[in-house]
Amino acid sequence: MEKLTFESLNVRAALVPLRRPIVAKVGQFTDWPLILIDVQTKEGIVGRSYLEPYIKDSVKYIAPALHDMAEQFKGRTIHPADMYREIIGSLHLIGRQGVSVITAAGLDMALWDAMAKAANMPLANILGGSTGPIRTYNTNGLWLLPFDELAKEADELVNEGGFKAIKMRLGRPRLKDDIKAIEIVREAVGDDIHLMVDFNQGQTIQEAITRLHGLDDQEMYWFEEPIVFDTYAQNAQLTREIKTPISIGENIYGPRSFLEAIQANAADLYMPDLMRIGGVTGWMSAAAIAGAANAPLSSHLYPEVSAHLLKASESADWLEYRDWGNPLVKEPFEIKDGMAIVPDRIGNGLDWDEDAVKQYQYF
Ligand code: SMN
Ligand code: MG
Repeated sequence: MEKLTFESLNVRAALVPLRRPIVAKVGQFTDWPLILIDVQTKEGIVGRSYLEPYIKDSVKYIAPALHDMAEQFKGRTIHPADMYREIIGSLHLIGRQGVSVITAAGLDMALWDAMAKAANMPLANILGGSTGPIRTYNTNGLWLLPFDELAKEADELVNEGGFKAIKMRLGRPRLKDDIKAIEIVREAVGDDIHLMVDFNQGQTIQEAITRLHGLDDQEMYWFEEPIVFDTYAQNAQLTREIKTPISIGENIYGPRSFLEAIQANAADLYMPDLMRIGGVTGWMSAAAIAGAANAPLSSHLYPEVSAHLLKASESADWLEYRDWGNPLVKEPFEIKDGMAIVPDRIGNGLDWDEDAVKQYQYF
């Protein structure tokens, strides 16, 4: 197909109940909002993406921002990189981070889906990567739960897809409580399962120094966001002092801030989030930076699109798997022996289960 013309944009939002409610330092959630974005082209191809902005009512301001941006593209030939640059270029007047980037990212992901479909290829393929398996860890649970719920849930998480790695949340009031939680989970899953740990920025630097040293010999796979994410010098201090790898990235907006984190040696491992790093275009810039710096790159949420991108990223590490959006997706991800299978379908593989969308739609 020679060209693809932007015709219109459809934005809806659905609220899906969580099988295991989120209890974390970032907040408590019983339902998960997803903003569904459909870009209709004149040639008939539909580009699809979603945003998962945590906060249900954020669609009230994200949707108008999306429509505003789409307005300038109506009737134009789709070129995602050009359009991304144009959006970011115009947005500096109201801010280069936050909602500006989230909106650009949502649109960008849908445009890339349309492009891949027009090329009759899976997204991974037009970016130069292959489809097929990618290692993944299960993030679907092990929130800050009572001790007596941890063992059963850890066992369930492993068995949801033959996972070799699962993530638990720490940052309970006392060090010995975190150690107890680790012991329970370790006992339940055995020594061969990697345990990632997420603190969700819950500690001060002083608390983190004590806590991470206290947990450093527990053979945890990584310590994620021990402190507020954007104090790069303090994160770098922890990265130097602690043996267990430090991981940050889900809260970083755009490749420029990502570069600053890498230059500051703020972490050992990075895990950008698609809505914050800037969609496919932003991710591929960040992936080039991480690749050049030899910094392992994992994903945060957005498993379907992230998997395609990891396949095309030089320093790809782990896909974070979460199934919270699955009820809305026609063909959810297949997980086998701890591997997610990037499908051979054209585009990013996302299509909506319209009956489910009807059931959960609130906007
Ligand atoms: C997380 C994601 C979504 C909601 C709460 C917490 C977490 C992660 O930081 O890395 O999965
Ligand atoms: Mg996290």
